[in-house]
Amino acid sequence: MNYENYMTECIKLARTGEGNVSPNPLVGCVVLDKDGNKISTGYHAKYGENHAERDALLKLKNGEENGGTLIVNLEPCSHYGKTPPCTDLIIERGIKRVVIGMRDVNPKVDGIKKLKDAGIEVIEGVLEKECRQLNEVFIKNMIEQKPFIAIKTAATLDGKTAAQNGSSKWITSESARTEVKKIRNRYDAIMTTSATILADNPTMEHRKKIILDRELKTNLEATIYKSGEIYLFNETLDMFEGGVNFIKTPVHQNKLDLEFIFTKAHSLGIQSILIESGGHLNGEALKFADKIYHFIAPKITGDNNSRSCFDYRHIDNINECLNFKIDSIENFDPDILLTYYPIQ
Ligand code: AOF
Ligand code: ZN
Repeated sequence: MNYENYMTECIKLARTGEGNVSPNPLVGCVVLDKDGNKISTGYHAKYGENHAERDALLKLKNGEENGGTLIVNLEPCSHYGKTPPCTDLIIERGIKRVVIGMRDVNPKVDGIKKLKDAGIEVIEGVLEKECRQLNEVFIKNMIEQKPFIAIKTAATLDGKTAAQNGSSKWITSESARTEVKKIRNRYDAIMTTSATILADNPTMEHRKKIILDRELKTNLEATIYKSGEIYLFNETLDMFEGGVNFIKTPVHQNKLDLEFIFTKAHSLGIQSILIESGGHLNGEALKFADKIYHFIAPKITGDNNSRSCFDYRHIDNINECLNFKIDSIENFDPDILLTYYPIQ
């Protein structure tokens, strides 16, 4: 039997939890009866609530899963966390085969052994690459105890984000901007700078917003401050006032210390950050970036003074380039989205 289609379905189900399960992983599950008919599906919908396997199995009341197969993108848990171990329920319900996308990186979990010890056949590594990508944030958090950093930029064909006057708000089309909202939802927080707020006065609708404003130049009446939890990293103030968390931050060469900001954000429970700003911060954040979403609009400024989307440093030789691996190219007519990862 080929389980790839069911694993693709698990990934799709898992994505339903985007925006609601952090810091837990995205997990989806499909259950087949002993003849291979699909009888239930489930997913992890909200942090602290039922895991995907439990969600799928609890929908079955008549024992039709007895002798059947359970497909799930992540190794079932074997520990008591916010919920009891999924392995116990899988064993109790008489499942005979478990198909897994990837092993869990959480050291508390050793579900495969527990299932095998109970005489269940375990098939591992089905669509493993896709399953790992689905949970790239969870994997980085578990292994490195650091937030996953993504950068989103939108540029012209000549790599520019703004004309000299800083006007940059509407480089891409409506369909690209709709996609940006979906991308934002995957991350615990968005991050931007005073320069972007002063130039564009964006809304950047999100649950949590990290703002870098060293000299506190932005007006707290700006649209961005009207919703979400605000973390305002700056050089002088450390206090909570008017609904804003002001966080005093070390400065090096006139710039707020990004390493400090990411560490602090992690200590505040922020597991992933989407940077949406201009070329300066994008350039500086490159060395921390885990992933880049790069929209390209079919436009040319032709102006060699307009700002580059990654504006960081001078190099003398093309060998000094940073290198990336392109993961996908998608159309958001008339624009495209390149998604790429740094090559370590
Ligand atoms: C989830 N959803 O569908 C699966 C998870 O504290 P708990 O009980 O919620 O356990 C969290 C851990 O359980 C998580 O870090 C992961 O290792 C494992 N599996 N977690 O939130 C799921 N299958
Ligand atoms: Zn579980």
